[in-house]
Amino acid sequence: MHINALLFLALAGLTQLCSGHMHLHYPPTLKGENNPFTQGESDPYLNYNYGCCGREVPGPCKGHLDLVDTNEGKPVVTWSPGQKVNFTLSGSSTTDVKGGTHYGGSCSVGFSTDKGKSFKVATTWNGDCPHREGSIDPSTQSFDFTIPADLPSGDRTIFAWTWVNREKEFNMNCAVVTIAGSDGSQDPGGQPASSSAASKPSPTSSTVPKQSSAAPSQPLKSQSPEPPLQPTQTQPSSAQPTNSAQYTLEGCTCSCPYQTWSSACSCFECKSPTTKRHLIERKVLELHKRHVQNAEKLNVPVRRAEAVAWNSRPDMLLSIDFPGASCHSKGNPFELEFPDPGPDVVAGDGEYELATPDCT
Ligand SMILES: *[C@@H]1O[C@H](CO)[C@@H](O)[C@H](O)[C@H]1NC(C)=O
Ligand SMILES: [Cu+2]
Repeated sequence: MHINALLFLALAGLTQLCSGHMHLHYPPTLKGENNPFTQGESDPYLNYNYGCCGREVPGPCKGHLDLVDTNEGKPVVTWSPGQKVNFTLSGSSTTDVKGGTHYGGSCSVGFSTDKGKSFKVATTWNGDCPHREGSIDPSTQSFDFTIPADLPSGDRTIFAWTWVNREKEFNMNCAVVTIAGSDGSQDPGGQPASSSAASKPSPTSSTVPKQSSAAPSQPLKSQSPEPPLQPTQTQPSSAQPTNSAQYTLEGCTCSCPYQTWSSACSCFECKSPTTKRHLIERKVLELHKRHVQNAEKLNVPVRRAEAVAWNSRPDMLLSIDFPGASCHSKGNPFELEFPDPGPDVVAGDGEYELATPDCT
């Protein structure tokens, strides 16, 4: 009796290790319950980690790649290169294996532009994915990332999400998306030129950030309706991509990244200690946005250059932590450190030490 009780507890503990998982909720996955193009029954096993619960290990995208070119594979969202977007995760379940966040893990998202033959990494989260503080409710599990600015356009591009948790469970779900336009403008050719474009500064002063550092003595007048857009300095490089522009405003030197121009600039070396730096940072961001938009209109190639070209990004790690996989993560108490995370990495919260997997 005593032994049986212990055995029972041990088994209960074991099953709890695999008591449930998460799946991609938004954008809606192939065969997802919330995908408007799903026909017939949705896949009740989207939550399951690969090899879970006596099920055969499916191919990429939970085995649903055959739907990509069918009516069930119609794109569920249109995203633009360079756009800041998000995905969400859910632990909702229609089986008796209930969902669970497993208090984190590591995630990676990427795209296939060849119908699932290859997947390249867009952004990697080393730890704290799903969010530890969140629940199985997708409203608590939203992750921002930026579509690589040079991701090719496509009607049926496959967005993929992968997850490896400390229980060494691997899951992968996919959604079909359309990649079109650039950063908000679906069709740059079809847009009427904005009237303000004519009053913008001349191309020579507005398009190419100057390489010289001789200009930082000229504060830009923020009161003028159209302040001259004058990035004064960029990273000194010729072959290297240009990843930030520098501006001088009200005695501060400010740096704005091209790739994430919509989020923030940082100012430093402000001449007066009483300068309200955060206000200047906001003004500079407006300048920077206009600079980037101008460059866009004039088709200047330097804007938001990617540190790594799309074609040179690493392949997503898809063979891990299932029977027959070529890699195995170290598991508890470590969280996976993706060995080839690509250029866009979100650092975790450090609650668990990171470890790379063992691969054969
Ligand atoms: C995620 O993106 C959707 C669609 O663009 C947007 O409506 C939503 O506000 C975003 N969520 C968060 C948390 O940023
Ligand atoms: Cu699980």
